[in-house]
Amino acid sequence: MASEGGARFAFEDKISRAALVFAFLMLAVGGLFGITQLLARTPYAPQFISAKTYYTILTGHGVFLAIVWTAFFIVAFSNYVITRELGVNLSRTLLGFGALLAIVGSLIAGLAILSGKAAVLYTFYAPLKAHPAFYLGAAILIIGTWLIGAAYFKAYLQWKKANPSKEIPLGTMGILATWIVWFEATPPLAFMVLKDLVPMALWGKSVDVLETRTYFWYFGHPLVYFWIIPAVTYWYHILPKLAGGRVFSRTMAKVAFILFILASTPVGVHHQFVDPGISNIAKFVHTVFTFIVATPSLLTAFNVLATLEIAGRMRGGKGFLGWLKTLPWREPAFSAGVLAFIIFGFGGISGVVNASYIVNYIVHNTVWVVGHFHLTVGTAATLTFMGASYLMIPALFGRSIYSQALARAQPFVWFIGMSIFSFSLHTAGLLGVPRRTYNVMYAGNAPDAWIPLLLAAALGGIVFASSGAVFVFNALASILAGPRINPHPKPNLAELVDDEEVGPAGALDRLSIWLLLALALIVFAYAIPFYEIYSTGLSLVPPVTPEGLRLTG
Ligand code: HAS
Ligand code: CU
Repeated sequence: MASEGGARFAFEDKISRAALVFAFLMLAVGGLFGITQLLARTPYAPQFISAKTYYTILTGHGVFLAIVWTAFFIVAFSNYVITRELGVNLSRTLLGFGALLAIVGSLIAGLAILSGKAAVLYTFYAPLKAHPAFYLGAAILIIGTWLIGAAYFKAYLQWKKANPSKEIPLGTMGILATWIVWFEATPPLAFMVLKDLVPMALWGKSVDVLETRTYFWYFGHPLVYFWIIPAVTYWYHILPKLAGGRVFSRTMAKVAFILFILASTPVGVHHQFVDPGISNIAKFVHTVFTFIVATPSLLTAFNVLATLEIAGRMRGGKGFLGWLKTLPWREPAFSAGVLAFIIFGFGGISGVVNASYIVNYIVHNTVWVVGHFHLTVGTAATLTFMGASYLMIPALFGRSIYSQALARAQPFVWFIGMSIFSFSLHTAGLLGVPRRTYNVMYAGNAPDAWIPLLLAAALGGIVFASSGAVFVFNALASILAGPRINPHPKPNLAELVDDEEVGPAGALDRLSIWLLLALALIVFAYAIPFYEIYSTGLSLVPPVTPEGLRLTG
């Protein structure tokens, strides 16, 4: 029986509280940048920022939200699930020192961005050069996350030694899958940052664009599963219990986690379909793996939908869709999770379109992709994390949510605003509206058809950004001034996390075997592009800075 474990996990909870507050602050700053850049590039809006500022805040938006907000929330969520479900403490050295490095690294890179000396976007494609502090901060952040991830595996191995014949509890399986993908994805990125980007920033080393891009996307796609697997874990493990049910199939859930481990990484070239220098064979292999890695999400679609229907019928729902009505939509931890899950359906569809080699030529580098990732990391992950926060704040801070009314409305406002924003951008992308562009009016020559879509996107953006602002206000107000609660009210996260159905260990619990198979698939999928890159020889180019590009405006 999981314990609330306040005293027992005091150190871990302290780290979780710090991680959660840091995550909320990053969400606030990154979100502010998002609405600023959106309005700056909306037709008829006053040009109130310069091009240089646009690219600086676009970099901040991507890094503070896609990297820092997500990572620090995932650390707090991982801490809680591992300690309460396994009943094992985390290594103070690994967790404490790792968290310190991660925060210091984020601050160093963040200050480089805010100083205007790292307008390289969150993908930091070379040879665009940022201040050395940006790369140094990134490297320190990654090393910090490795120590934190090691703490989870150490705790799991300790639990496994004491429970050799037990299966891995479901929540823990999701957290371990999350961090296995992180460990699969990050070493080559760290290698490339230290081998090329730090020397480029420090003494102007020339680099090969294709080589550094390939290393980045080796990391860049599995990064998305580092984001989505914790959300899927919440959908499998917490959501059903909020509705009074349980996950439809544990086995299917574990198969999904294994497929994420196997196929998250050998797919990165699907971000490089238009890159010359990588053969169609390599692109085809990565396309096949991309469709394989879509499978666990499709399994999730079925498993979670069946779970919701069972719970809805257990609550008295009748008829074809009557079970929907009886679900606990007034509970924000539930409504945020389910609305995120529904939107992920659409984000997944546009992801599969992205992965279609020929169609990718139409959507690549358009705002279609921006629409895609605001449905995926921007909502499937982020809105789920917001829903989980409504449970984690009472559990970790001993305070209830400051305004239940705001919490109840916030997920629905986000869902409506994001739907308007993202569908407008998907459509605008098909009409060729470019992404990462300071001004899309082209001195009045932009096609008329773009205008209404970009105005609708601005409207949607204002709506979901206001929902985000309400979330941050309510979260911080709860932490600072929420009514103290003792004992924890229902729903109580410690009870929800507990996995009462742990059975005997099976093949799906043999993580080391699945990890070896994953590494073999990665070697197979990446041997081709890297052989092509290194066998044809590198074409080195000197670094450039945004100033060196003489941005206008
Ligand atoms: Fe992606 C670009 C392909 C998933 C994030 N993606 C990006 C970028 C980001 C991102 C940030 O192939 C931009 C990077 C940049 O800056 O350039 N993506 C995919 C595919 C999937 C996918 C095939 N992406 C994600 C997830 C993300 C994410 C998850 C973050 C969390 N993506 C691409 C490609 C590009 C790309 C190319 C490059 C484009 C370019 O050219 O630049 C798959 O994993 C998706 C599988 C998911 C499904 C959906 C399953 C459905 C579910 C719910 C169903 C709901 C129902 C409704 C049934 C197949 C789970 C229920 C109804 C009720 C009423 C209850
Ligand atoms: Cu991808």
